[in-house]
Amino acid sequence: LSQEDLKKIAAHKAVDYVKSGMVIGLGTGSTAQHAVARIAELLNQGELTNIIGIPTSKQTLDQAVALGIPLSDLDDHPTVDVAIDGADEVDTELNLIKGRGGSLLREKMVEASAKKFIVIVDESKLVRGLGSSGHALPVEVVPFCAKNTARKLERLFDGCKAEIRVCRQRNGEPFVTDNANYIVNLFFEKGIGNLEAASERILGVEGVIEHGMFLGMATTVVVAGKSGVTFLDK
Ligand code: DER
Repeated sequence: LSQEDLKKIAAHKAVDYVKSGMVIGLGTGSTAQHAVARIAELLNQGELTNIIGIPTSKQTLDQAVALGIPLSDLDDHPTVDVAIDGADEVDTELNLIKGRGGSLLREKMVEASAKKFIVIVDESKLVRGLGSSGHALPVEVVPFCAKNTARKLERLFDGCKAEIRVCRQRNGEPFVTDNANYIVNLFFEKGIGNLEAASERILGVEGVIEHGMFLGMATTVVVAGKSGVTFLDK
């Protein structure tokens, strides 16, 4: 089974939580897009009816529109029944790092409004501690003086490097989120330490909007591995 097969398996298992009449948070990324496609498939087969999707990115909105999923937003549907989304890292407490697709702000807004947040991953995303795999912790910041904000973030943690995410396609220009902000990627040589304390320190920096740690938010993590699917519940 390829990694893509595993993503699809996890996504289809998560869609089992979706019942007719529900408001569904539609996640972003290569795993979540399988869940969006599966929901559309069941709607077209008549297996699911009266579903309203709340997309977490322009990319997911475009996919859902193309597939004919009825859409709305949190203004009209402040409570989401089930949100389904991928993650970059999942620790043993089901805390997540998300946002490598650049959609962390809208994802966190939608997923914080969900009664159930089902995370879908292949087994490669499971880590012992967030931020210790050498991958980035994304932080959404306003573009105004973003270099200064990145420097302030870097100084919060021992062994931390901060880089403004750039767009390869646009010869090194800063990546711009759906909300017209920048992303600062934080890299931790010595780990993040206490996650709650790190969250508060990051959010305390003026110019920071949100970060990609989703702490205590996941209800269930569906893990697709070579030996089968595991459901991790909080
Ligand atoms: O950017 C995001 O938050 C995505 O959900 C990411 O965390 C998972 O993306 P993937 O399913 O493509 O690995």
